[in-house]
Amino acid sequence: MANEHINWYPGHMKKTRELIQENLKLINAAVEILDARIPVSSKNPVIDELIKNKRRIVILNKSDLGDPKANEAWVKHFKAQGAEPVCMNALTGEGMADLFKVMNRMKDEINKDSVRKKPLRAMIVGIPNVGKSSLINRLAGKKSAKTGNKPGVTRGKQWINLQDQIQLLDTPGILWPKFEDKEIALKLSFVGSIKDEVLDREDLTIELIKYLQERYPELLVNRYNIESVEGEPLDIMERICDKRGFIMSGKRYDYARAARTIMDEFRGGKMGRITLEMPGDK
Ligand SMILES: Nc1nc2c(ncn2[C@@H]2O[C@H](COP(=O)(O)OP(=O)(O)OP(=O)(O)O)[C@@H](O)[C@H]2O)c(=O)[nH]1
Ligand SMILES: [Mg+2]
Repeated sequence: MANEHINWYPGHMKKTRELIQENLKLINAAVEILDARIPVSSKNPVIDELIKNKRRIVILNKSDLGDPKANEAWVKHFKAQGAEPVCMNALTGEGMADLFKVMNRMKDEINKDSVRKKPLRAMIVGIPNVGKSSLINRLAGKKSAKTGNKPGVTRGKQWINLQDQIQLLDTPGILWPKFEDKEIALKLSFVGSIKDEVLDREDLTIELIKYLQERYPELLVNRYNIESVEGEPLDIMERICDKRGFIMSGKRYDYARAARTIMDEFRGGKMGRITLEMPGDK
């Protein structure tokens, strides 16, 4: 990998951490959004620590992009840990009824002994690009929060009022100050939670191909019409260049174009539904 020591923490993430901290006194619940394709790697220990004293709902978002079998396994896994996981697709609203059920139950719990009913005030937290703003928009039934297919779209905080005394606070995504684990940094880059500029895109694509060779070889074969996934990841990339005509003058392979295409197609779910980590992985 081009950048062996990834040590980077954009200034606005430090600010967001402070923003979450300052707003803790205003909320009585936290909704932690994870990426269903990497439920462990998308769990931010910094966020975990910040919201540790709050009631928590865990959402496995983008479950439409995750392997259905893996989604099921993850729900079981989180339930066994005592959490209330909800699989969602924030774009279509799939899973929304379940989420409202959990939120309403939580609201009742909060108001169990009080005469004056308090609203559920939940802070939406998660790493960049997991769909926090999309979820809020979907729940609100209108475009209240700005979204975009890159990390760092939401900048400030924003309260949104839903029906039935539920209020949500959108927050910008935050990552860790430092990635101890290269695998985690890679997976966060695969799903677009770390900016593409941080790791070299061609290196990243090679690493993604490695994963797919191991876990979803048939999806690679089908998507790119290649004979097999035997060989080095670079060989696979070249086979894909051949198939797609990503060849430059002098018959040189256009790796940059192949990398862009493969990453886009993975992120857009074009290869199929793929989960990059399973419960019980090392
Ligand atoms: N397929 C799919 N795409 C989703 C889903 N939720 C969000 N997206 C897409 O993911 C991208 C990021 O969504 P945002 O809602 O902006 O994410 P965010 O967590 O608010 O991101 P930041 O504000 O940058 O931290 C957008 O392109 C959304 O359209 C989902 O459930 N399924
Ligand atoms: Mg956002």
